[in-house]
Amino acid sequence: MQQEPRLIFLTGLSGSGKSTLALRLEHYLFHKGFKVFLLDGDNVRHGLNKDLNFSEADRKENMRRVAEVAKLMLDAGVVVISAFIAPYHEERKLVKEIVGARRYTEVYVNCSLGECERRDTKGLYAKARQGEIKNFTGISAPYECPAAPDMEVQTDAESIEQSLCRLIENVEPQLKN
Ligand code: GGZ
Repeated sequence: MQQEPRLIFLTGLSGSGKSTLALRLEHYLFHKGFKVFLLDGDNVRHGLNKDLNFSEADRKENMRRVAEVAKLMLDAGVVVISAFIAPYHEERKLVKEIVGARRYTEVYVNCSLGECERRDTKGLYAKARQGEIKNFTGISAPYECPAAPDMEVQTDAESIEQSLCRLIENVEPQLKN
């Protein structure tokens, strides 16, 4: 199948639904015959980037490496989906530069901090509130909301199915040449 390689870059708070959406999108595209790969905060931080912590400098290095890996995969013709908090404007700008603006789609997975904290699926917000986790995004470290994302899904106002449908409608045409 002819496909236009592109990085679908999901950014948002912990618990916003990035990983769920990214995984569902990956499955959808795979079954449609696309060559697709998912880079996720969880898997990358346990391997390639296990030497990095959550300081501002390390988060930026985390994203620089992710972008370089994504670039290699795009050059090989693969559609790449990523799911990272990526809280800083500067690092998102760098990712766009590294992979090239024409191959970059930024998706803001918007969910209020209140809702992410209410979900708290891994209990990390509670630990952050108690000071057991330092530099936790939204609590003790910033999240700079994307100023001009290519698209936004609002996971505290629509269902995952609705967000996924809108994501697919927006992204799939970009992957066909
Ligand atoms: C934010 C943290 C932190 C701190 C551990 N701040 O919801 P999760 O658990 O599964 O996903 C989060 C993941 C974030 O890694 P990223 O590589 O996406 O972050 S960044 O792009 O900012 O570099 C969360 C967990 O790691 N986690 N400590 N202090 N999230």
